Amino acid sequence: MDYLKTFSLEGKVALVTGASYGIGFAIAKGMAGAGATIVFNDINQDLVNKGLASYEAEGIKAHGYVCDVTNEDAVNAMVAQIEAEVGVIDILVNNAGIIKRIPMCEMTAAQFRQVIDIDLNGPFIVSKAVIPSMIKKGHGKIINICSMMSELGRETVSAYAAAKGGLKMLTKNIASEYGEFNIQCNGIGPGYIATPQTAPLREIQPDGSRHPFDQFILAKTPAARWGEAEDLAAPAVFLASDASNFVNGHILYVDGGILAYIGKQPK
Ligand code: NAP
Ligand code: GCO
Repeated sequence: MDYLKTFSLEGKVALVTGASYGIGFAIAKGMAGAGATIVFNDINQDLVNKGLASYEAEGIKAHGYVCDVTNEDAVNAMVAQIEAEVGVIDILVNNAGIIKRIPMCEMTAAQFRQVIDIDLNGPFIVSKAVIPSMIKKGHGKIINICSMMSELGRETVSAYAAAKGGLKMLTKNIASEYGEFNIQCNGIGPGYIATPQTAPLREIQPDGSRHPFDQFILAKTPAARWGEAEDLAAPAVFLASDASNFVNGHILYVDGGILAYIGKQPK
């Protein structure tokens, strides 16, 4: 058996949501490198155009669509358009997401709902839109971008942790409900990754020192570094490929070991 070939995504169409930049872009780039045709969406045309230019700069002819993952009608229309213009979606990466860092008792219900809507309802809506065609085609891969907060809490991220904890269980439920149709649904749980979303946690302080949270994460991570978005690409290719056809309902933590480690003892 040519085991290397089992990691190939040749001939596959991959939709990565919210993938103009950041983790989604890095995962899409990795999947393109494994042979997939890349389709992505983002929240507005400017971001889609920015994404198309970034993919082109990498030699990737991507297909970009404006779509808010919380809008079910828009998602269904986008999936129909993708199927007509590009092909049936073989691989879905539910990557689009936001975070609001607000102490729970200061957070409004509307703010809480917005995070749940994008980070949990969005993956439900997009998965529901692509599964029927995956069933017809006889295979499919769904990868949900979970988080350390699928397992752990911390101050100010109540909505995000609730959403990502729910996304872990949605992953397991899709795996349970659609495994018999040769659809595998797994999650990737990134550790702390250096992207625009975590930029506020890494800001250099006025005295030139590292942000206290930055120092905290370095002490909590055995790899003693923040992750790069590129660290997630190959694990995503694995979960998108035939190499993982008997992996289902699993959350693959790509976190430098943070979940395994009590943290470096302060000097
Ligand atoms: P990011 O830099 O903020 O990128 C998120 C992308 O999703 C942006 O392009 C964003 O567009 C888009 N988006 C937001 N709301 C959307 C909506 N309603 N419909 C469509 N697209 C939408 O985030 P990231 O750091 O790359 O994170 C990507 C995913 O990984 C998220 O699910 C995040 O929770 C998760 N994650 C991140 C880390 C980390 O340390 N960075 C760790 C674990 C998990 P806008 O620019 O308009 O917001
Ligand atoms: C935070 C960070 C984290 C990361 C990621 C960790 O404020 O704690 O944003 O939530 O985004 O989810 O896995």
